[in-house]
Amino acid sequence: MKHVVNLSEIATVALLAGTWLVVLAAAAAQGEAAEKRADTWHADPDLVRSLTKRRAGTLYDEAKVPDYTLPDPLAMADGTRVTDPKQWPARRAEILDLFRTHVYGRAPGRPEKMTFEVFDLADGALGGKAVRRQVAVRFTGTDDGPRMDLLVYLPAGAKGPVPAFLLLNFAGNHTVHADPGIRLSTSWMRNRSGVVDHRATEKTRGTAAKRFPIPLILARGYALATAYYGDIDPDHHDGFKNGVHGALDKGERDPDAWASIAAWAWGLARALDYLETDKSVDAKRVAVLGHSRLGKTALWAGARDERFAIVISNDSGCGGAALSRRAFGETVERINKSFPHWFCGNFKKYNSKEGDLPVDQHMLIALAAPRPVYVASADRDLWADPRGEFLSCKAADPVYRLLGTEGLPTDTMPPLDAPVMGRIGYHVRTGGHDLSEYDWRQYLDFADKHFGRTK
Ligand code: GTR
Repeated sequence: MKHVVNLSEIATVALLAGTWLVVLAAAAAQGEAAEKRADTWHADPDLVRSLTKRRAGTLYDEAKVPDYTLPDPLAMADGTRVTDPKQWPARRAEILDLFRTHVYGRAPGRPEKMTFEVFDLADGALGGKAVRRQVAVRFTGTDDGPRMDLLVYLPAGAKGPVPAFLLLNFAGNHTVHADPGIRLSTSWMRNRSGVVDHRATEKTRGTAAKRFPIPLILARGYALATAYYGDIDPDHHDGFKNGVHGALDKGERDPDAWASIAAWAWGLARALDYLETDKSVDAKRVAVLGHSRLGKTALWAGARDERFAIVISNDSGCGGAALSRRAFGETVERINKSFPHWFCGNFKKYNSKEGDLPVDQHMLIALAAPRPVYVASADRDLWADPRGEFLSCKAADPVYRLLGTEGLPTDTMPPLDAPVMGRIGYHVRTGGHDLSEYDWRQYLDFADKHFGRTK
């Protein structure tokens, strides 16, 4: 709570002291406080100038954002409007179908033959602080089909099932911690330092640890579950032959067939299938989280699968939390050209025609309602359009309110490093495109708040 200076009290004191100077000083302090309250985030003009120069054709200037009208998340296809929470499930189903048809594509259900094999169980991991489990998820139940390795760290000595954060990683489970017990990934991955001929080497062990503050997560009483996204579908365009598409698709691909983001989101649901069988985890309190393309994935995973108790998007940008119609930073056309395998065939119709989309990304956030959802942006990450991410949360707010919950507890974009946490949470933090410890601390606080836990 901000301290509000009571002018009449001060005036009395001042009069008693025989001077008005104190009153004037107090009035000035109050003016400053009001200004601070009205403060909001603005992109650094120098950054806007330099990015505009560097990336010709990309919009970074707020003043040039086109006029747009967002589709109303509460307007039913038959022209009526949802006014009663009881009508929301029907509208939710319509929106979900629109995202399946036009954006991410349709995924299959849980494969009947899927198996889970716990191939590692270590009680005294991380210097005795953790219990480590590794699970091979065989989507088709066979060794020749795709296999996802799920790595789970649980806080040692937990009394009863613990809540968990579930997220995919970019470069293999062995990168999230230097722990030598983590199985080195053998899956295809992009060549980079320490990756030879598209396979990881020991050199990459622990290299993503900064994005996975496991000791902190465990100390706060949460489990961490993670899998390499390439185990589900390798992130390159091969015409959907490899990964789960190749294993599960039958016949021709339709323009609304699932693409890679849908496959990764589907993989998160399969990870949750496993967690539901693990007695150490409280599967009713699993927060799904993701950074960047995997932030888009987390939002879609949380939208399609209501078993996820909290949904968190970190710097997800275009096709994630950012409004497509603003065409700020990365656009629909740009993302479809750079990553033709991320979205379904139909999404290409909206290149430079965002206004024709029957949805915008605020409706993706609304699909999480009434569950808690958190969207985080970064100050230097204008490619992901921080303001567009905030406005998306704001436009999802009416759905949360209709459902009788607090939505986003602010009308104006908060200033830098000043998180707001209602049922919808939002922050824009100092720094660039990354998943930082600062971000994690907010997610832990947000989960504590909604799971009714104290630090
Ligand atoms: C960028 C892409 C973004 C974001 C990012 C990432 O190249 O334009 O949409 O997904 O990659 O995933 O790191």
